[in-house]
Amino acid sequence: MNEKELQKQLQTKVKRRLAPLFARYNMDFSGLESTMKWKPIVLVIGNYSSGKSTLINELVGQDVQRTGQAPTDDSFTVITSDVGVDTSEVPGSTLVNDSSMPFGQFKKYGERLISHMCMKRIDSPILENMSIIDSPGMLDATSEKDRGYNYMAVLGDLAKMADLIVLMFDPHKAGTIRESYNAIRNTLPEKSGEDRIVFVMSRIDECDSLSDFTRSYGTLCWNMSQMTGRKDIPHIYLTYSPTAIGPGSAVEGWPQERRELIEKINNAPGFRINHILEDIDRKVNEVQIVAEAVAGFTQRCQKVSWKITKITSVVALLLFLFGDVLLNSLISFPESTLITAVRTGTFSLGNLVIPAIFGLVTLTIGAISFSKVAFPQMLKKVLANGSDLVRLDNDYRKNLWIKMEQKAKENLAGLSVRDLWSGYGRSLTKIQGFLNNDLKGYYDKIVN
Ligand SMILES: Nc1nc2c(ncn2[C@@H]2O[C@H](COP(=O)(O)OP(=O)(O)OP(=O)(O)O)[C@@H](O)[C@H]2O)c(=O)[nH]1
Ligand SMILES: [Mg+2]
Repeated sequence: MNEKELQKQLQTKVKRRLAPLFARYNMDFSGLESTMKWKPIVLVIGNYSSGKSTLINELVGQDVQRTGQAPTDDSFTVITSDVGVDTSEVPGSTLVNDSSMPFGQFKKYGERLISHMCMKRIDSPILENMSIIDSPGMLDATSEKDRGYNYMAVLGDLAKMADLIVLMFDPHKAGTIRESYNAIRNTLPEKSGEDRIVFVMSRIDECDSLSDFTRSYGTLCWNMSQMTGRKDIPHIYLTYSPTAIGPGSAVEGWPQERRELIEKINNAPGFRINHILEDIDRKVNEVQIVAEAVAGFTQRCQKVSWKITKITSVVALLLFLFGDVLLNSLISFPESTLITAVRTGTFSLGNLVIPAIFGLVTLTIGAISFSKVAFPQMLKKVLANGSDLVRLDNDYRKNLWIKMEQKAKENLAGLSVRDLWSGYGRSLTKIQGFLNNDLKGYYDKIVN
Protein backbone atom coordinates (compact mmCIF):
# COMPACT_ATOMS: atom_id res chain seq x y z
CA MET A 1 0.00 0.00 0.00
CA ASN A 2 1.42 3.42 -0.81
CA GLU A 3 1.57 6.32 1.64
CA LYS A 4 -1.45 8.11 0.22
CA GLU A 5 -3.65 5.03 0.47
CA LEU A 6 -2.41 4.36 3.97
CA GLN A 7 -3.18 7.94 4.96
CA LYS A 8 -6.68 7.69 3.51
CA GLN A 9 -7.36 4.41 5.27
CA LEU A 10 -6.02 5.80 8.52
CA GLN A 11 -8.21 8.88 8.22
CA THR A 12 -11.40 6.83 7.78
CA LYS A 13 -10.58 4.36 10.50
CA VAL A 14 -9.37 6.89 13.04
CA LYS A 15 -12.44 9.04 12.55
CA ARG A 16 -14.83 6.12 12.94
CA ARG A 17 -13.09 4.70 15.97
CA LEU A 18 -11.94 7.79 17.80
CA ALA A 19 -14.35 10.63 17.08
CA PRO A 20 -17.10 9.22 19.37
CA LEU A 21 -14.57 8.59 22.12
CA PHE A 22 -13.16 12.09 21.93
CA ALA A 23 -16.72 13.43 22.05
CA ARG A 24 -17.49 11.35 25.11
CA TYR A 25 -14.72 13.08 27.05
CA ASN A 26 -15.42 16.52 25.56
CA MET A 27 -12.10 16.56 23.82
CA ASP A 28 -11.37 18.26 20.55
CA PHE A 29 -11.05 15.88 17.61
CA SER A 30 -10.92 18.55 14.92
CA GLY A 31 -7.19 19.21 15.48
CA LEU A 32 -6.39 15.60 14.77
CA GLU A 33 -8.74 15.50 11.86
CA SER A 34 -7.10 18.47 10.21
CA THR A 35 -3.68 16.90 10.73
CA MET A 36 -4.79 13.90 8.73
CA LYS A 37 -6.33 15.89 5.93
CA TRP A 38 -4.54 17.34 3.01
CA LYS A 39 -1.00 17.06 1.84
CA PRO A 40 2.36 17.49 3.55
CA ILE A 41 3.11 21.01 4.71
CA VAL A 42 6.38 22.89 4.95
CA LEU A 43 6.10 25.98 7.14
CA VAL A 44 8.63 28.76 6.73
CA ILE A 45 9.02 31.14 9.66
CA GLY A 46 11.65 33.46 11.08
CA ASN A 47 12.48 37.09 11.47
CA TYR A 48 11.48 39.69 8.88
CA SER A 49 13.67 40.07 5.80
CA SER A 50 15.47 36.84 6.57
CA GLY A 51 14.78 35.71 3.01
CA LYS A 52 11.78 33.44 3.55
CA SER A 53 9.88 34.59 0.48
CA THR A 54 13.03 34.66 -1.60
CA LEU A 55 13.79 31.03 -0.72
CA ILE A 56 10.21 29.99 -1.49
CA ASN A 57 10.27 31.73 -4.87
CA GLU A 58 13.46 29.89 -5.69
CA LEU A 59 12.04 26.56 -4.54
CA VAL A 60 8.92 26.86 -6.66
CA GLY A 61 10.78 28.46 -9.54
CA GLN A 62 8.45 31.46 -9.81
CA ASP A 63 8.14 34.91 -8.28
CA VAL A 64 5.03 34.01 -6.41
CA GLN A 65 5.82 36.00 -3.26
CA ARG A 66 6.81 39.64 -2.92
CA THR A 67 10.27 40.24 -1.49
CA GLY A 68 11.92 43.36 -0.14
CA GLN A 69 14.26 44.81 2.45
CA ALA A 70 11.70 46.24 4.88
CA PRO A 71 9.07 43.96 6.51
CA THR A 72 7.23 42.98 3.34
CA ASP A 73 4.74 40.27 4.12
CA ASP A 74 1.96 40.75 6.54
CA SER A 75 0.04 37.65 5.47
CA PHE A 76 0.23 33.92 5.90
CA THR A 77 0.30 32.54 2.38
CA VAL A 78 -0.36 28.91 1.59
CA ILE A 79 1.29 28.08 -1.69
CA THR A 80 -0.03 24.96 -3.32
CA SER A 81 -0.26 23.37 -6.70
CA ASP A 82 -2.90 23.56 -9.29
CA VAL A 83 -1.66 22.10 -12.48
CA GLY A 84 -3.07 23.75 -15.55
CA VAL A 85 -4.78 26.53 -13.64
CA ASP A 86 -3.58 30.12 -13.90
CA THR A 87 -2.15 31.53 -10.72
CA SER A 88 -5.23 32.02 -8.68
CA GLU A 89 -5.54 33.52 -5.26
CA VAL A 90 -7.97 32.22 -2.69
CA PRO A 91 -8.85 34.60 0.15
CA GLY A 92 -8.57 33.62 3.82
CA SER A 93 -12.35 33.59 4.28
CA THR A 94 -12.64 30.81 1.67
CA LEU A 95 -9.66 28.99 3.10
CA VAL A 96 -11.03 28.72 6.64
CA ASN A 97 -14.48 27.66 5.42
CA ASP A 98 -13.40 24.93 3.06
CA SER A 99 -13.76 21.65 4.92
CA SER A 100 -11.49 19.83 2.49
CA MET A 101 -8.60 21.86 3.87
CA PRO A 102 -7.20 21.91 7.39
CA PHE A 103 -7.53 25.64 8.07
CA GLY A 104 -10.93 25.79 9.76
CA GLN A 105 -9.28 25.92 13.17
CA PHE A 106 -7.90 29.38 12.40
CA LYS A 107 -11.34 30.94 12.48
CA LYS A 108 -10.96 31.25 16.22
CA TYR A 109 -8.31 33.96 15.80
CA GLY A 110 -10.86 36.31 14.26
CA GLU A 111 -11.32 38.49 11.21
CA ARG A 112 -7.97 40.21 11.49
CA LEU A 113 -6.12 36.97 10.91
CA ILE A 114 -8.52 35.70 8.26
CA SER A 115 -8.00 38.86 6.24
CA HIS A 116 -4.27 38.19 6.54
CA MET A 117 -4.43 34.68 5.16
CA CYS A 118 -4.56 33.54 1.58
CA MET A 119 -3.76 30.69 -0.72
CA LYS A 120 -1.94 30.89 -4.01
CA ARG A 121 -2.28 28.08 -6.51
CA ILE A 122 0.53 27.71 -8.96
CA ASP A 123 1.92 25.07 -11.22
CA SER A 124 5.28 23.95 -9.86
CA PRO A 125 6.85 20.47 -9.67
CA ILE A 126 7.89 20.77 -6.01
CA LEU A 127 4.27 21.44 -5.04
CA GLU A 128 3.01 18.14 -6.40
CA ASN A 129 3.75 16.51 -3.08
CA MET A 130 3.61 19.37 -0.63
CA SER A 131 2.35 22.82 0.18
CA ILE A 132 4.54 25.59 1.48
CA ILE A 133 3.36 28.24 3.92
CA ASP A 134 5.08 31.61 3.90
CA SER A 135 4.61 33.67 7.01
CA PRO A 136 4.92 37.31 7.94
CA GLY A 137 8.34 37.84 9.49
CA MET A 138 8.69 38.17 13.19
CA LEU A 139 9.05 41.75 14.38
CA ASP A 140 9.92 42.98 17.85
CA ALA A 141 7.57 42.26 20.75
CA THR A 142 5.86 45.68 20.70
CA SER A 143 5.02 45.60 17.02
CA GLU A 144 3.70 42.05 17.37
CA LYS A 145 0.95 43.41 19.63
CA ASP A 146 -0.36 45.67 16.83
CA ARG A 147 -1.20 42.79 14.53
CA GLY A 148 -4.67 42.42 16.01
CA TYR A 149 -4.44 38.66 16.42
CA ASN A 150 -2.24 36.37 18.47
CA TYR A 151 0.65 35.91 16.06
CA MET A 152 2.61 33.54 18.31
CA ALA A 153 -0.39 31.27 18.86
CA VAL A 154 -1.06 31.18 15.11
CA LEU A 155 2.55 30.14 14.49
CA GLY A 156 2.12 27.42 17.09
CA ASP A 157 -1.01 26.03 15.45
CA LEU A 158 0.56 26.10 12.00
CA ALA A 159 3.63 24.35 13.34
CA LYS A 160 1.44 21.62 14.76
CA MET A 161 0.13 20.88 11.26
CA ALA A 162 3.48 21.11 9.51
CA ASP A 163 5.74 18.21 8.60
CA LEU A 164 8.74 20.44 8.41
CA ILE A 165 9.30 23.85 9.96
CA VAL A 166 12.01 25.92 8.39
CA LEU A 167 13.15 28.45 10.98
CA MET A 168 15.13 31.15 9.17
CA PHE A 169 17.46 33.76 10.56
CA ASP A 170 19.75 36.19 8.93
CA PRO A 171 23.10 37.02 10.50
CA HIS A 172 21.91 40.44 11.72
CA LYS A 173 19.04 39.10 13.78
CA ALA A 174 20.34 35.77 15.00
CA GLY A 175 19.44 36.85 18.55
CA THR A 176 15.68 36.79 17.92
CA ILE A 177 15.50 33.09 17.16
CA ARG A 178 14.29 32.34 20.65
CA GLU A 179 10.85 33.98 20.24
CA SER A 180 10.06 31.98 17.11
CA TYR A 181 11.28 28.79 18.65
CA ASN A 182 9.24 29.29 21.81
CA ALA A 183 6.14 30.04 19.76
CA ILE A 184 6.23 26.63 18.15
CA ARG A 185 8.01 24.31 20.53
CA ASN A 186 5.21 23.68 23.00
CA THR A 187 2.72 22.71 20.34
CA LEU A 188 4.95 20.01 18.89
CA PRO A 189 5.10 16.42 20.13
CA GLU A 190 7.51 16.07 23.01
CA LYS A 191 9.46 13.16 21.65
CA SER A 192 9.86 13.99 17.99
CA GLY A 193 8.97 17.68 17.66
CA GLU A 194 12.57 18.76 17.62
CA ASP A 195 13.21 16.67 14.50
CA ARG A 196 10.60 18.60 12.59
CA ILE A 197 12.44 21.91 12.97
CA VAL A 198 15.15 22.91 10.55
CA PHE A 199 17.34 25.81 11.68
CA VAL A 200 18.58 27.91 8.83
CA MET A 201 20.99 30.82 8.82
CA SER A 202 20.32 32.70 5.63
CA ARG A 203 21.92 35.55 3.75
CA ILE A 204 25.35 34.25 4.66
CA ASP A 205 26.83 36.31 1.84
CA GLU A 206 26.22 39.36 3.98
CA CYS A 207 28.78 38.37 6.54
CA ASP A 208 31.64 40.68 5.65
CA SER A 209 34.35 38.53 7.07
CA LEU A 210 34.94 35.18 8.63
CA SER A 211 34.93 36.73 12.09
CA ASP A 212 31.61 38.42 11.30
CA PHE A 213 30.18 35.05 10.28
CA THR A 214 31.60 33.33 13.35
CA ARG A 215 30.07 35.94 15.62
CA SER A 216 26.59 35.46 14.09
CA TYR A 217 26.92 31.71 14.09
CA GLY A 218 28.09 31.79 17.71
CA THR A 219 25.13 33.95 18.77
CA LEU A 220 22.77 31.53 17.06
CA CYS A 221 24.36 28.50 18.74
CA TRP A 222 24.34 30.13 22.14
CA ASN A 223 20.67 31.02 21.78
CA MET A 224 19.85 27.54 20.61
CA SER A 225 21.56 25.83 23.50
CA GLN A 226 19.70 28.17 25.88
CA MET A 227 16.29 27.45 24.41
CA THR A 228 16.53 23.76 23.69
CA GLY A 229 18.27 23.05 26.97
CA ARG A 230 20.43 20.58 25.08
CA LYS A 231 24.18 20.44 25.09
CA ASP A 232 24.39 19.29 21.49
CA ILE A 233 23.52 21.94 18.96
CA PRO A 234 21.17 20.79 16.20
CA HIS A 235 22.43 21.07 12.65
CA ILE A 236 22.27 24.63 11.36
CA TYR A 237 21.81 24.83 7.61
CA LEU A 238 23.43 27.74 5.84
CA THR A 239 21.93 29.34 2.79
CA TYR A 240 21.97 32.32 0.48
CA SER A 241 19.93 33.41 -2.47
CA PRO A 242 21.66 32.89 -5.81
CA THR A 243 19.34 35.44 -7.40
CA ALA A 244 19.98 38.07 -4.74
CA ILE A 245 23.76 37.81 -4.80
CA GLY A 246 24.09 37.41 -8.53
CA PRO A 247 25.76 34.71 -10.58
CA GLY A 248 29.26 33.62 -9.71
CA SER A 249 29.31 35.28 -6.31
CA ALA A 250 28.90 32.16 -4.22
CA VAL A 251 31.93 31.11 -2.25
CA GLU A 252 33.13 27.53 -2.44
CA GLY A 253 31.12 25.25 -0.20
CA TRP A 254 27.97 27.39 -0.14
CA PRO A 255 26.15 25.63 -2.99
CA GLN A 256 26.62 22.30 -1.20
CA GLU A 257 25.16 23.72 2.02
CA ARG A 258 22.20 25.06 0.12
CA ARG A 259 21.64 21.77 -1.71
CA GLU A 260 21.46 19.97 1.63
CA LEU A 261 18.76 22.35 2.82
CA ILE A 262 16.74 21.91 -0.36
CA GLU A 263 17.08 18.15 -0.11
CA LYS A 264 15.84 18.28 3.45
CA ILE A 265 12.80 20.27 2.31
CA ASN A 266 12.17 17.92 -0.57
CA ASN A 267 12.18 14.99 1.83
CA ALA A 268 9.47 16.47 4.06
CA PRO A 269 6.58 14.46 2.50
CA GLY A 270 8.37 11.23 3.49
CA PHE A 271 7.73 12.02 7.15
CA ARG A 272 4.06 12.74 6.68
CA ILE A 273 2.54 9.43 7.68
CA ASN A 274 4.93 9.06 10.59
CA HIS A 275 3.97 12.52 11.86
CA ILE A 276 0.29 11.72 11.54
CA LEU A 277 0.80 8.55 13.57
CA GLU A 278 2.76 10.46 16.22
CA ASP A 279 0.06 13.07 16.48
CA ILE A 280 -2.60 10.40 16.80
CA ASP A 281 -0.48 8.62 19.39
CA ARG A 282 -0.10 11.80 21.42
CA LYS A 283 -3.77 12.76 21.29
CA VAL A 284 -4.96 9.25 22.06
CA ASN A 285 -2.62 9.07 25.04
CA GLU A 286 -4.19 12.30 26.25
CA VAL A 287 -7.70 10.96 25.92
CA GLN A 288 -6.58 7.68 27.46
CA ILE A 289 -5.35 9.21 30.70
CA VAL A 290 -8.62 11.13 31.03
CA ALA A 291 -10.57 7.94 30.33
CA GLU A 292 -8.46 6.09 32.85
CA ALA A 293 -9.26 8.62 35.56
CA VAL A 294 -12.98 8.50 34.82
CA ALA A 295 -13.07 4.69 34.61
CA GLY A 296 -10.99 4.45 37.80
CA PHE A 297 -13.46 6.64 39.60
CA THR A 298 -16.56 4.86 38.30
CA GLN A 299 -15.09 1.50 39.30
CA ARG A 300 -14.30 2.79 42.76
CA CYS A 301 -17.86 4.09 43.11
CA GLN A 302 -19.31 0.83 41.82
CA LYS A 303 -17.40 -1.08 44.49
CA VAL A 304 -18.69 1.17 47.27
CA SER A 305 -22.18 1.00 45.85
CA TRP A 306 -21.98 -2.79 45.72
CA LYS A 307 -20.85 -2.90 49.36
CA ILE A 308 -23.72 -0.66 50.46
CA THR A 309 -26.14 -2.74 48.39
CA LYS A 310 -24.95 -5.96 50.02
CA ILE A 311 -25.29 -4.58 53.54
CA THR A 312 -28.67 -2.97 52.92
CA SER A 313 -29.98 -6.09 51.20
CA VAL A 314 -29.15 -8.21 54.22
CA VAL A 315 -30.74 -5.65 56.55
CA ALA A 316 -33.75 -5.34 54.23
CA LEU A 317 -34.21 -9.12 54.20
CA LEU A 318 -34.00 -9.33 57.99
CA LEU A 319 -36.48 -6.51 58.39
CA PHE A 320 -38.74 -8.08 55.75
CA LEU A 321 -38.83 -11.28 57.77
CA PHE A 322 -38.74 -9.94 61.31
CA GLY A 323 -39.57 -6.23 61.16
CA ASP A 324 -43.26 -6.89 61.78
CA VAL A 325 -42.37 -9.15 64.74
CA LEU A 326 -40.50 -6.26 66.31
CA LEU A 327 -43.36 -3.87 65.62
CA ASN A 328 -45.87 -6.32 66.98
CA SER A 329 -43.93 -6.70 70.24
CA LEU A 330 -43.69 -2.93 70.62
CA ILE A 331 -47.14 -1.65 69.65
CA SER A 332 -49.10 -4.89 69.06
CA PHE A 333 -49.38 -4.04 65.36
CA PRO A 334 -49.87 -5.76 63.00
CA GLU A 335 -52.05 -8.34 64.69
CA SER A 336 -50.54 -11.21 62.72
CA THR A 337 -46.92 -11.21 61.55
CA LEU A 338 -45.80 -12.68 58.28
CA ILE A 339 -44.05 -15.62 59.91
CA THR A 340 -47.07 -16.46 62.13
CA ALA A 341 -49.43 -16.18 59.17
CA VAL A 342 -47.31 -18.58 57.12
CA ARG A 343 -46.92 -20.99 60.03
CA THR A 344 -50.64 -21.06 60.86
CA GLY A 345 -51.73 -21.22 57.24
CA THR A 346 -53.64 -17.90 57.46
CA PHE A 347 -51.40 -16.07 55.02
CA SER A 348 -52.96 -13.40 52.86
CA LEU A 349 -51.39 -10.66 50.70
CA GLY A 350 -52.16 -8.17 53.47
CA ASN A 351 -49.47 -9.84 55.57
CA LEU A 352 -46.87 -8.66 53.05
CA VAL A 353 -47.62 -4.94 53.34
CA ILE A 354 -45.62 -4.15 56.48
CA PRO A 355 -42.62 -6.42 55.58
CA ALA A 356 -42.54 -4.92 52.10
CA ILE A 357 -42.55 -1.39 53.53
CA PHE A 358 -39.68 -2.32 55.85
CA GLY A 359 -37.70 -3.87 53.02
CA LEU A 360 -38.28 -1.05 50.54
CA VAL A 361 -37.56 1.71 53.07
CA THR A 362 -34.24 0.05 53.96
CA LEU A 363 -33.25 -0.32 50.31
CA THR A 364 -34.21 3.28 49.65
CA ILE A 365 -32.14 4.47 52.61
CA GLY A 366 -29.22 2.44 51.23
CA ALA A 367 -29.61 3.99 47.78
CA ILE A 368 -29.93 7.51 49.16
CA SER A 369 -26.95 7.10 51.44
CA PHE A 370 -24.88 6.17 48.38
CA SER A 371 -26.14 8.86 46.03
CA LYS A 372 -26.42 11.71 48.51
CA VAL A 373 -23.59 10.95 50.90
CA ALA A 374 -20.99 8.45 49.68
CA PHE A 375 -20.91 9.51 45.99
CA PRO A 376 -20.60 13.27 46.57
CA GLN A 377 -17.91 12.66 49.17
CA MET A 378 -15.92 10.43 46.86
CA LEU A 379 -16.30 12.93 44.05
CA LYS A 380 -15.12 15.77 46.28
CA LYS A 381 -12.08 13.76 47.22
CA VAL A 382 -10.99 13.00 43.64
CA LEU A 383 -11.65 16.56 42.54
CA ALA A 384 -9.28 17.72 45.28
CA ASN A 385 -6.68 15.15 44.28
CA GLY A 386 -7.33 12.58 41.62
CA SER A 387 -3.79 11.48 40.93
CA ASP A 388 -4.35 8.06 42.50
CA LEU A 389 -6.94 7.32 39.81
CA VAL A 390 -4.24 6.94 37.17
CA ARG A 391 -0.99 5.09 36.82
CA LEU A 392 1.91 7.53 37.22
CA ASP A 393 4.87 5.22 37.01
CA ASN A 394 7.08 7.22 34.68
CA ASP A 395 7.89 10.81 33.79
CA TYR A 396 5.95 10.68 30.56
CA ARG A 397 2.78 9.68 32.41
CA LYS A 398 3.43 12.26 35.11
CA ASN A 399 3.76 15.10 32.59
CA LEU A 400 0.75 13.85 30.68
CA TRP A 401 -1.28 13.91 33.86
CA ILE A 402 -0.17 17.47 34.65
CA LYS A 403 -1.39 18.45 31.19
CA MET A 404 -4.67 16.55 31.30
CA GLU A 405 -5.66 16.71 34.98
CA GLN A 406 -7.96 19.67 34.45
CA LYS A 407 -9.74 17.94 31.58
CA ALA A 408 -10.13 14.79 33.68
CA LYS A 409 -11.59 16.82 36.53
CA GLU A 410 -14.05 18.52 34.18
CA ASN A 411 -15.25 15.08 33.12
CA LEU A 412 -15.44 13.80 36.68
CA ALA A 413 -17.33 16.89 37.86
CA GLY A 414 -19.95 16.27 35.19
CA LEU A 415 -20.69 12.71 36.33
CA SER A 416 -23.97 11.76 37.96
CA VAL A 417 -24.72 8.52 39.82
CA ARG A 418 -26.49 7.13 36.76
CA ASP A 419 -23.37 7.66 34.62
CA LEU A 420 -21.42 5.22 36.79
CA TRP A 421 -22.92 2.34 34.89
CA SER A 422 -22.75 3.79 31.40
CA GLY A 423 -19.73 1.91 30.10
CA TYR A 424 -16.72 4.08 30.97
CA GLY A 425 -14.69 0.92 31.53
CA ARG A 426 -15.57 -0.24 28.03
CA SER A 427 -14.58 3.10 26.53
CA LEU A 428 -11.20 2.85 28.20
CA THR A 429 -10.70 -0.66 26.86
CA LYS A 430 -11.53 0.60 23.36
CA ILE A 431 -8.94 3.37 23.62
CA GLN A 432 -6.31 0.97 24.91
CA GLY A 433 -7.19 -1.46 22.13
CA PHE A 434 -6.69 1.27 19.56
CA LEU A 435 -3.27 2.21 20.96
CA ASN A 436 -2.02 -1.32 21.42
CA ASN A 437 -3.38 -2.96 18.30
CA ASP A 438 -4.51 -0.62 15.55
CA LEU A 439 -1.90 2.07 15.94
CA LYS A 440 0.90 -0.46 16.41
CA GLY A 441 -0.29 -2.12 13.22
CA TYR A 442 0.02 1.14 11.31
CA TYR A 443 3.50 1.81 12.67
CA ASP A 444 4.51 -1.68 11.58
CA LYS A 445 3.11 -1.05 8.12
CA ILE A 446 5.21 2.04 7.54
CA VAL A 447 8.35 0.38 8.84
CA ASN A 448 7.94 -2.63 6.58
N1 LIG B 1 22.29 39.55 0.00
C1 LIG B 1 21.26 38.75 0.11
N2 LIG B 1 20.03 39.26 0.08
C2 LIG B 1 18.99 38.43 0.21
C3 LIG B 1 19.16 37.04 0.40
N3 LIG B 1 17.95 36.46 0.51
C4 LIG B 1 17.08 37.47 0.41
N4 LIG B 1 17.67 38.63 0.23
C5 LIG B 1 17.06 39.94 0.10
O1 LIG B 1 16.56 40.28 1.38
C6 LIG B 1 15.34 40.99 1.27
C7 LIG B 1 14.30 40.31 2.13
O2 LIG B 1 13.96 39.06 1.55
P1 LIG B 1 12.53 38.45 1.67
O3 LIG B 1 12.57 37.16 0.97
O4 LIG B 1 11.49 39.44 1.27
O5 LIG B 1 12.47 38.24 3.23
P2 LIG B 1 11.25 37.70 4.09
O6 LIG B 1 11.84 36.86 5.14
O7 LIG B 1 10.23 37.10 3.22
O8 LIG B 1 10.75 39.06 4.74
P3 LIG B 1 9.30 39.38 5.33
O9 LIG B 1 8.30 38.79 4.40
O10 LIG B 1 9.25 40.84 5.40
O11 LIG B 1 9.26 38.75 6.67
C8 LIG B 1 15.01 41.02 -0.19
O12 LIG B 1 15.37 42.29 -0.70
C9 LIG B 1 15.87 39.93 -0.80
O13 LIG B 1 16.25 40.24 -2.12
C10 LIG B 1 20.49 36.54 0.41
O14 LIG B 1 20.77 35.36 0.57
N5 LIG B 1 21.48 37.43 0.28
MG1 LIG C 1 8.26 37.49 2.94
